[in-house]
Amino acid sequence: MNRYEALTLVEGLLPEKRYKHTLGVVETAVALAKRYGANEEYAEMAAILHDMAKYHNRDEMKQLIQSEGMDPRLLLFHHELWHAPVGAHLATVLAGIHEREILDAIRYHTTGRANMTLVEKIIYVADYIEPGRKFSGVERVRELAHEDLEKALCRAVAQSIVFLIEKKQRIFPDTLECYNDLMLQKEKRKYE
Ligand code: DGI
Ligand code: FE
Ligand code: FE
Repeated sequence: MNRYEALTLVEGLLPEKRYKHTLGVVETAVALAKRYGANEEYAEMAAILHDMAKYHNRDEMKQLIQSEGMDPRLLLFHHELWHAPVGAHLATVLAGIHEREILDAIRYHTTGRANMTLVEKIIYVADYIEPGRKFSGVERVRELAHEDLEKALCRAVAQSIVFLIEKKQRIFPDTLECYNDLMLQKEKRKYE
């Protein structure tokens, strides 16, 4: 599926506001891919499809998590987390995407994880800072994203965890592992 077909598919699955958000993520992800030397086509396709399951039926998502062998812990956490791994599944089924880098960027765009690839980092940060995002703290991450993707990612992940704690939400293990891994990499760089 080319970018136009993918955009048309996603436009049909999402309400206008979410589709606009998607276009913002696409623009931002392509710019970051250029800036940091990632595969632009992969970043663009992952951005187009990243939220494709956002409005998928909740019971169907639950079934897919079970039948497709996705992480069973997902079902013990907030259903907001489900659209990312289910989106990766739908990207294959509905859009014919088989490239692992694209699928993983979709799969981990909400939680992050340890040892993220460059494309995964780009999608996480682009989702956080696309032009439609207005929450407090977003401006600082936008600035950092121009200079240092790693720093922008650290800041975005840390702010997300603080946000979840303030809402008294449980934090998914992948989110914590992502944070711990980023801090470990940072410590290692300090002693290089
Ligand atoms: O789909 P978007 O709105 O563009 O953004 P997203 O995929 O990052 O989803 C954000 C939602 O997911 C937001 O409401 C916070 C929630 N979330 C992210 N990580 C965790 C989480 N919720 C819980 N309970 N635990 C997490 O670790
Ligand atoms: Fe999302
Ligand atoms: Fe998104």
